[in-house]
Amino acid sequence: MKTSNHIQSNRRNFLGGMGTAALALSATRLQAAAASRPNLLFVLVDQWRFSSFSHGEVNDAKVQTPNIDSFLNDSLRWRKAYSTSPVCTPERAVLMTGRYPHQTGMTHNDLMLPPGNRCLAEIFTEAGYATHYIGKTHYDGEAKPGFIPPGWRRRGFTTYEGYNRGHDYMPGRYYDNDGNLIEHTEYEPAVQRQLAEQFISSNKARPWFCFLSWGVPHTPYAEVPSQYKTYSLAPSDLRPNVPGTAAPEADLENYFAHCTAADDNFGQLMQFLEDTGLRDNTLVVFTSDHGDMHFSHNLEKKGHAEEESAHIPLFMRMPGVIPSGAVSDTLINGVDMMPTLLSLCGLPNQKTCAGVDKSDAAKGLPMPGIDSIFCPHQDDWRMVRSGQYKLIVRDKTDPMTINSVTDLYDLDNDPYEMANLVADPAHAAVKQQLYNRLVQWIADTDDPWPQAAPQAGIMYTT
Ligand SMILES: [Ca+2]
Repeated sequence: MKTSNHIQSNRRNFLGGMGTAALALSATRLQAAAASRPNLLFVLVDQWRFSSFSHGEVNDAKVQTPNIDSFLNDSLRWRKAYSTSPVCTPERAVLMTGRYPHQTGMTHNDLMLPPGNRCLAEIFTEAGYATHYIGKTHYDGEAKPGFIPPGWRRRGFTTYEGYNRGHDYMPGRYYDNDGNLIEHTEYEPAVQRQLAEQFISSNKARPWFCFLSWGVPHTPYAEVPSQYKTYSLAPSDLRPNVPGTAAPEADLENYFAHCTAADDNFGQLMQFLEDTGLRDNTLVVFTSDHGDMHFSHNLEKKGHAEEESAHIPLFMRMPGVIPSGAVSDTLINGVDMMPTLLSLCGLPNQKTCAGVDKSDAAKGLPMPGIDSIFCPHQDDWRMVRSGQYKLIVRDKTDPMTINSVTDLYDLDNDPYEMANLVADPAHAAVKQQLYNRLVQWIADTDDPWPQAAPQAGIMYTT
């Protein structure tokens, strides 16, 4: 079947959903919101690490992302953005709720976010926005692909074109708003870009929030259109922390091809905003749920505290509010996203959010009170980033002591984490300071570390 036919039929479906949603909201409220609110386009990619862009710093050799380079001329780039817990389900639940995984029970993959968690899209929908989710969710249990029915499992999004989990790019599939499985042969990010453009076109008269969740550049690395398979890497192109025994070149070439293909589609989406006159009233956010090791430190994929897994891209554009071509050194992680986005869109912060509103930093203002961020990952490790340092505890000694600390890195002087300073007497004071901060984070967020946090279930039927 042709993609265009699917999209056409799908468009009718979600327009129907829109009409139902609109009836539930008062006309006055909608008009007030439409007059004053910016739109929000949130582009979430999967497993795209901080360094796999052609702008900036500690870049991977040869990767090309020209459209994002251009986008950054008008945007703010966060230099110190981290995944709160770098695997799919925990981080996606963090983005939806502004809460740490141990606070929601969403500590591991394929769990279902329990009912009753206050979610980002609920606030936008209540404020009169058209809210729409496209692509992979992965916070709705084990179902694969997994239709998410209308109701509480939509997490506040009024309409939806996606699936719970899986990575199939060519061919691919998704459920439309009514639960029909739509199959396509076109590259998935291109299909989803067109769905986003149709949703936006249909809602130009009111404020809208589109959450566009792309599955790439996550595996399958090779499932990428051939015109992007132009990379040829040699061992000398690898990061210096990749051991000589590893041979990630072939996977990395295809990973970069996904990055360039997604960059191409992102560029088209930005051109669409320009052409439709929506650019100046839209907050655009681009980020990833976590990175990909590609054999740095001889590790694979994600779930690791190392930079290639935990350090993520985060870009924001909001003309007249966020300074163009700016860089922020304020530390930020996934739990901060919900309060920060709400604030930038003029919506109220929620008491349930454990994260911090960092909209001042987004606006180019200093935030001297932000001394650190806390990244708790399953019952594997706890990490604190502060200033130029990263401290990690991987040993679950109970009670935890300063001797539990396993890693200390000076990222300004050692961006590839080649020199562990944990036993260096010259850094004993820094280690103590960051350890104290970690202990405070654990107490402040009711983290049961070194005990395992209770896990959410895989299904709720409320
Ligand atoms: Ca992921």
